[in-house]
Amino acid sequence: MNYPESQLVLDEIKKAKRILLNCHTNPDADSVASAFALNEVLKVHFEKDVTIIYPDGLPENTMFIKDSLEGEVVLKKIDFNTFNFSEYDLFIALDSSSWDRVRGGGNNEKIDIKTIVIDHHHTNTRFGKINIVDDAMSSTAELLYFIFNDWGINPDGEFNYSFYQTALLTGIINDTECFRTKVADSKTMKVVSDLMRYSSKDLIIQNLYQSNSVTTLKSVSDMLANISMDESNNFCYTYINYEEYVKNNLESFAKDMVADFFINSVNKTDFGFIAVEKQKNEISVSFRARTDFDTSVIAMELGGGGHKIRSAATLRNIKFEDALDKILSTCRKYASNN
Ligand SMILES: [Mn+2]
Repeated sequence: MNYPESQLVLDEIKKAKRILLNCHTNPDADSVASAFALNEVLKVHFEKDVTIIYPDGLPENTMFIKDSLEGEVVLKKIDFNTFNFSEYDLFIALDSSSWDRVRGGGNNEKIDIKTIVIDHHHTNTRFGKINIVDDAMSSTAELLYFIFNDWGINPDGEFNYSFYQTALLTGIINDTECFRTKVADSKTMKVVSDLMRYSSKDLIIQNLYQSNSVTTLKSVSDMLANISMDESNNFCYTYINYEEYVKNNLESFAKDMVADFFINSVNKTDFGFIAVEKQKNEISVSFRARTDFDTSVIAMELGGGGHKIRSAATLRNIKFEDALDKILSTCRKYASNN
């Protein structure tokens, strides 16, 4: 057994008839891929009625995963305030460090349904009845790989089943930023090597990183237009306010590209951030570390969370200039301590 709680989770799954899985707010490929992989196992192996729910739209570049699956995927964009949870027996929250990440909109209010939490975020608040949280995992997808093994589900096991593997590998590739981050250690690479027997790494990379539109790249360019360097504190940053966001018709997906590929790529920096005001007076900021610097302490002080190397926060009901000042002063507070 990799995790003692795996059996408890399995017992709850076996008891349940109708199960909800989630993709978190502003979903990334690990969130979507983890939900698809678990959906597949619950549907095909355990023959459960499963629905994947989420508060925001899903990234288009993850939809290719569906072609690798055998089981049907039921996707439902819901309003958490009006959705009838009483029709379901179990809710499995994936890749979400708190209820706020599950529901979005800064709402941390719990919902009356038996909840299991499966996550790899360092800042997880353990809001479930059962929680499997392991921040040594590169991704929720990697964590699911070990949980599936605890359940006896792997291509070499009795079940002899591999259709969930493309989904798991997609989550790992996304959260390791294509194997570049430290969290992609030898343990992760062993998992990757195993998953590659039944899934195509090249297909995943093409879909995640080589299927951009020119419009996306133009958005990236606009988002990088304000890039600046704080040389005395060893970080760089860029930002887009609401007026620029609307005027240039920017794609929110481009923010992830800027975060994953640009703000952590500047020489002589420990970290970088991008702050975007997609809605008036609501600023989301993503941090990425280039060194061992812990960005999650900054994100947490701003009301968010995440990992040392990747973290995020959303500042609400605050003017853009004030939000940027607050982010910069929090960065300087922790940067000068390092
Ligand atoms: Mn993740």
